[in-house]
Amino acid sequence: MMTDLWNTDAVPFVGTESSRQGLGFRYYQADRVVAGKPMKDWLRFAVAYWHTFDQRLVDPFGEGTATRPFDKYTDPMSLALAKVDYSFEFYQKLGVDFFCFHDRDLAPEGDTLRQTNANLDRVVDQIEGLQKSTGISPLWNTSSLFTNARFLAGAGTSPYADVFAYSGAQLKHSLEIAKRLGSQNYVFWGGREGYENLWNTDLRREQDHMAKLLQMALDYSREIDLDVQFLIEPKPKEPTTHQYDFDAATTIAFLKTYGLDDSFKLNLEGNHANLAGHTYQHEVRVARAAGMLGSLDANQGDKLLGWDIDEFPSDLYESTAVMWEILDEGEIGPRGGLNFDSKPRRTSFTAEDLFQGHIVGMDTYAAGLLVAAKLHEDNVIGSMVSERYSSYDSGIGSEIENGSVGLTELESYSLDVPQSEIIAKTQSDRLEAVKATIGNYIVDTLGRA
Ligand code: XLS
Ligand code: NI
Ligand code: NI
Repeated sequence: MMTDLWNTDAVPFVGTESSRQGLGFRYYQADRVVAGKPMKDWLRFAVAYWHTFDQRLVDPFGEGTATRPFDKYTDPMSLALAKVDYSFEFYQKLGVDFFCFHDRDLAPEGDTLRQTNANLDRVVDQIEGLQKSTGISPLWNTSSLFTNARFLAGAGTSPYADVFAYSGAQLKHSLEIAKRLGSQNYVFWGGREGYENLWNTDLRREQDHMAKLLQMALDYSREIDLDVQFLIEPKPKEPTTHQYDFDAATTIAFLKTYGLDDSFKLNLEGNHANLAGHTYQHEVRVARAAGMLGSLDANQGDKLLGWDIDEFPSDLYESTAVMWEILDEGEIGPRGGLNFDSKPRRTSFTAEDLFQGHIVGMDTYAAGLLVAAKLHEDNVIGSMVSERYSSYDSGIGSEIENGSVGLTELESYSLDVPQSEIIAKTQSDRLEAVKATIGNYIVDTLGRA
C-alpha cells in the first residue's frame, strides 16, 4: 500500500460549475463516454518520467529551481528507488494509467554498461512490483542515446564505430526492459542523429547506419518475442542543427527508402511540429495519410520562442484540431496515447505545479475531445470537405481518379471551354466562416460541458 508521499490529495473532478480554486479537473472525467468510448480510452494519458521526476527546471542561463519531496535523498541509488514510489503515487493521484521513460531517467550510469544495467535492473524490479499492484504500465520506453558525452556526434549516426556498437548494446537492454514491463510501444527519438555541419558529414553513410540500427532493433525484438509498436519521433532541429527525422513527411520518406515503413509508425510532438514550421494538426494529418499515426507527445511551443520549451498544452484550438484528427481516425494509434512530454515553467517550481501542469494538459485535451466530438456529430467538417471534392465523384473527375483518361483526353475535354466557364466551376472556400465555426464550437460546447 502506498503512503502519502506527495502533499496533495487525489485530484477530484470538480466540473465547470465549481470554484476555480485548488486542484481539480474541469473537463476530464475518465469514465465519461464521448463518441462511443470513455474519455480515458480516447486519450490514454501518460506521465513523462524525465520531466516529472528528473527535471530540475534548468535553463542555459541558470541552475534548477525545482523543489521536490524526494530532494531529501542524496545517494543516487536511494534517490532512484525512492522516485519510483513517488512516481506511482503521482500516477494514482492524477488518475493516469500510463507512464513513459528513457533508460537513463531511472538509474545512474556505472563505469561499464554491465554496471549501468545492474543499477537499472534494480530500479526496474521495483517498477515491476508496483505495476503489478497498481495496473499502471509503460505506454512506451526508449533509450537515451544522446545524454552521455559518448553520443556527442550521434549514436546510430556517430562517425565512431565504437559508439555505434555501444548504442546497439544499450538499446538491446532497453528492448529487454520493454518486454519485461510490457511496454505498448517503443520510441526512437533521434537525439543527436543529425549533423552540425555538412562539410565534415557523410550524410548518406550516416543514414545507412541509422537504418541498420533500427533493423537490428527489429531483428532482436523478433528474437525475444517483443510485442511493441515501434515509433519514430520526428524533430527538425535541437540539439543538432539538422535532425534526420525532420518532420513526419521526411521520416516517412526515410522509412520507405530503407524498407522499414511496415514496422514503424510515428510519435508526434506538438512543439516539434511548430519547430518544423507546421501545425500539430498538419503532422498528425500527414501521418494519418500514410497510415503511420502511432502516438502523441502532448506539449506546445510558444510562437515567440524558437526552441523546444515543452510547455504543458493549454491551447484549446490546437487540442480541438488534434482531437478532431483522432476522432476521424478512430484512435490515436493502434497502441497510442497522449504522453505529456511537458514540464512546468522554471518559475513554477513547486511539487504542486507538477499536478497543476498535468491537470491543465489533461483538461485541454479532454475539452478538445468534447469539441471535436460535437464537430463530428454535426458532420461540420466532413460534409464541407466531401462537398469541396464532389466534382471528382462523377464525370471527368471520376475518370481522372480511376485513371481512364490521359493528357490527350483532358485536352479534348478542355480545349474549347471558355475561361469563364472554368472559373464558374470553382467556389469560395469561405475560410473565414469555417474559422468562425470552429471558434463558435469551442465556446458553445465548453459552455455546455
Ligand atoms: C525531445 C524529445 C524527447 C523524446 C523522448 O525533444 O521530445 O523528449 O520524446 O526521447
Ligand atoms: Ni517527445
Ligand atoms: Ni521534444
